[in-house]
Amino acid sequence: MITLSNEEKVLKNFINGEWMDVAERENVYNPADGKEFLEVPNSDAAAMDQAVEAARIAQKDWALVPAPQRAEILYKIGAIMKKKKERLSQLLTLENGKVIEEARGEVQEGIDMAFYMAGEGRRLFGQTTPAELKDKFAMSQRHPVGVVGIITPWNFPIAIATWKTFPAMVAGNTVIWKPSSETPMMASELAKIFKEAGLPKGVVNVVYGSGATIGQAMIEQEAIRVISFTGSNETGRKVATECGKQLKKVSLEMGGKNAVIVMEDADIDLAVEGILWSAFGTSGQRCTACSRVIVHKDVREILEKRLLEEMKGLTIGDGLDTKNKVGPIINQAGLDKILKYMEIGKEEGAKLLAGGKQLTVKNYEKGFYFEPTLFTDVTIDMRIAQEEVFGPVVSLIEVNDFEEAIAVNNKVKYGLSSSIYTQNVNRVFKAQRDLDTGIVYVNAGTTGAEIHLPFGGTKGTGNGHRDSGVQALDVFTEWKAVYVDYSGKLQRAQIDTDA
Ligand code: TXE
Repeated sequence: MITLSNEEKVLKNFINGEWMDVAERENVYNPADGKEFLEVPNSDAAAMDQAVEAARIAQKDWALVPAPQRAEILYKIGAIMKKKKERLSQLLTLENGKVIEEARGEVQEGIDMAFYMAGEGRRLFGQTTPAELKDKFAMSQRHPVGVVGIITPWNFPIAIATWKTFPAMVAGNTVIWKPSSETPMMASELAKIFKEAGLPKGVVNVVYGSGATIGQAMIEQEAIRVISFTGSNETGRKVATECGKQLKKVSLEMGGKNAVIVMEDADIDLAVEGILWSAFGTSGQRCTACSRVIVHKDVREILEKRLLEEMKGLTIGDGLDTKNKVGPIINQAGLDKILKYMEIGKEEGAKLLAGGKQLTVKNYEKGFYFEPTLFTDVTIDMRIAQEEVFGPVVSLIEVNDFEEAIAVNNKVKYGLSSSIYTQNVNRVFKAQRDLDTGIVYVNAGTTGAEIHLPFGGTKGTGNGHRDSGVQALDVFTEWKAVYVDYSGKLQRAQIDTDA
């Protein structure tokens, strides 16, 4: 198992390619044992000023580096991440709690994103198009927006950061990144990798601090033209309001209330596997986690029975121990929130079939553990069927037919991910058309996004932008339309078109 030196336990901001200490720090806790294991800067707005100045200066040169050469650095970053995959994965489990197998998967997602976006360095396609006048040429091009701000949460501290940082960099922007102080290690490790790969100073800057101080200071910076945020709906609204005041472009990803639909013709064993993985993986702390199961009345009984059987086999504990399938919750506040929903669910009349309690794991008494939980007899209007619990908690809702299943799926304020288990091809095509979410899975759970597809959702999940995929480039580029008239005379669009 990995051990950290005393020096490694005190994190610093990364500004203009240098490690910068600050006057104030706060402690970071390992969710598996509840013990302090790191110190992270609690920066003030002056650190943000410094970072923005560095990024502003660096951007002028970085934008002039040909994109394929910017991409070469990204290839190096990907290669170093690959070499350090096991170290990164273990550190990720230490700070976030997710089980090591999942941590490895998340780090791999970052590596994939590096190579994928490096490939974009040789594309960054615009369009050429006929002009409506003779001897005239028309094209559209992508240009960097300048300095961009990235705000990331604790649940995917490396994957989400790479979805945002890598497209921004390859497109010629420079970046200020405010990671969540719950999970600061990945930002520090990535900054080391950027340095090792030869990324010019100031291209990516990491500033740690609270959302209220550093997040707000970032948004207020005039030089930052785009904010890309992932986190809670409540914070996302604040960020969007602040950005709106300044006419600043903002991309938001704010979670979901994702459902697996199980129809009467489904392969039940397959559905059970998918539900377990989507609902209890990362202890339910994924924005795509399955937190509702919408089940056809004919298979409800068997599905409940099979789920209960399989839930018994989920071992819970420290994520670094490979026998464990479910790790801890991120912190006490996360636990308290889940506990609050247990009371709400019971008061609303839902039936608790399994779980529902905080767990004490031997030798990890101060860790934040919660039992995988299943509520049944849930109706769509209940709060546990509507609100993001962000824990290993599933609500089962019975429906009479396919149409009702789709309607129940869509009757929430979020729209991130949905899934349907059925063998009927007609239903498959109707479902992918009618499910009102940005991501749809057929005969698979609600999680498992691949980096070359757009990630994001409808309604309360986002504001129309997407992370990852080629679509992420739209967040970090401005489109420019260029007309070249080689006729040697004045030609007026829409007027001289008959000539
Ligand atoms: O999220 P926040 P937190 C949900 C989940 C969780 C709850 C709280 O339900 O239990 O949110 O988690 C920064 N201006 N999700 O507190 O507060 C903050 O420092 C600018 C779901 O971690 O939204 C962090 O870097 N920035 C979600 C980031 O925003 C601000 C993933 C997210 O913090 C800010 C995470 C401000 N005023 C949490 N206030 C998902 N669905 O994936 C905070 N921040």
